[in-house]
Amino acid sequence: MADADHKKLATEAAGTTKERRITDARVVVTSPGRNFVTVIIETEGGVTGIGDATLNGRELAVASYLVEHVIPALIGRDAAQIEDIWQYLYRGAYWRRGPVTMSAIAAIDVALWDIKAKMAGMPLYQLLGGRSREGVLVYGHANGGDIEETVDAVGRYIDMGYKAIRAQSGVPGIKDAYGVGRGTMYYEPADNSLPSVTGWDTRKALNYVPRLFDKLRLTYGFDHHLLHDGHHRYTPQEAANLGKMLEPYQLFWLEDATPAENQEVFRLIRQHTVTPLAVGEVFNTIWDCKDLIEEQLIDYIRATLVHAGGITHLRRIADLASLYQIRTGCHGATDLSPASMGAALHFDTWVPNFGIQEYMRHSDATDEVFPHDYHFADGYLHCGETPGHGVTIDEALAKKYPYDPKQLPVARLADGTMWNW
Ligand code: GCO
Ligand code: MG
Repeated sequence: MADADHKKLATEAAGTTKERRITDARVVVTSPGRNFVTVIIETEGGVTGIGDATLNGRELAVASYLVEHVIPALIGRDAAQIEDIWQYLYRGAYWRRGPVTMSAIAAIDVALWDIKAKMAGMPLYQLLGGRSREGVLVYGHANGGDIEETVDAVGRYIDMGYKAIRAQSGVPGIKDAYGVGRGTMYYEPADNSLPSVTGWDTRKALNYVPRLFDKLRLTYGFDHHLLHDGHHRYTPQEAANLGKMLEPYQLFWLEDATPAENQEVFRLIRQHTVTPLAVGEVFNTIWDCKDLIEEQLIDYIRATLVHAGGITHLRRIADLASLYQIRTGCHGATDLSPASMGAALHFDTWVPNFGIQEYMRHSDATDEVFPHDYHFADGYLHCGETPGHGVTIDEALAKKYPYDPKQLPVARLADGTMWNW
């Protein structure tokens, strides 16, 4: 059967409805402080939906994938057939997986869920199965040039009401150690049109990081959740060592202690430490975390809507994780747009095995381009009750912030060897 016939049959079977026909889809690239790629889908009935397609430092690859290869095949389809469209884009590409493909699919998927929820007149979490919790526990990013500054920064987050805080510090002798922001609230590592070069030294970090957490627990006690991101820097053995040294400080998690392309290396870390482990912000499908989950090598899965195929795919990952009591801890850095955050909060409000949500605040300019109805109160984010995912885009304002090429840094060891940033 020709695809056009399939479209027609499926539409007739569903009893539709011209209203649900996709009439237009477009991509907006805007840079209100940092770059965001947004998909907007329109239907014949006038309902529109938006989805985030931002892949930090590689934005135009996804924009072009959408414009050249995805959008032309969407026009005329029934916007209600989210699953079929997902399968069509995933299987239909032949070249499965990968961050560019999966971010493009995710953006379409989230925009379609936005449309479906608007058409149903419901906030998105209701379509997923309803509310499982009152609010979404979030963690903020505290950082400083040294231990003292980071301890002060954590205190500021505690004063703002945060119950969970990620702590990163500069390390003496390491040039631009990962995670140290330039301002107090907004962190943007993609700072240059060509990657800037930062340094790394595992010995120095292993000497310093445990002292940071020692000072934090001495200063603030054990009431707050503390988190730390290894940002793929350690070997499995070094990661095990760090996890062990951090045990007295009872972290909520140690994140990305070592790169996870080879999932089995986590067996070694697991054998040596009970510090909870979180992995997955760079994953894009269930296949990236299948072994980590099935072998219970991690405690939190950090895959996100925007990079892991949208709601349709992320809920499959969450369901697999739930079999092993592994909980979600979705990536939520500022390079994910408010459209990602809004949709993630609906997902988090529903998902039974929710753990925590990362929350880095967007700049005022970003918030103005993406009006939204979620809000922070007392350490939790709350999604709104507006039908859909509650985030829109002001396209006129977006035009005032043209694309501004920026890439993530790279890291090198003291002798010049390339390392993992
Ligand atoms: C985090 C992340 C981010 C990434 C960024 C890359 O845990 O928040 O590691 O800060 O570095 O999303 O674009
Ligand atoms: Mg991280």
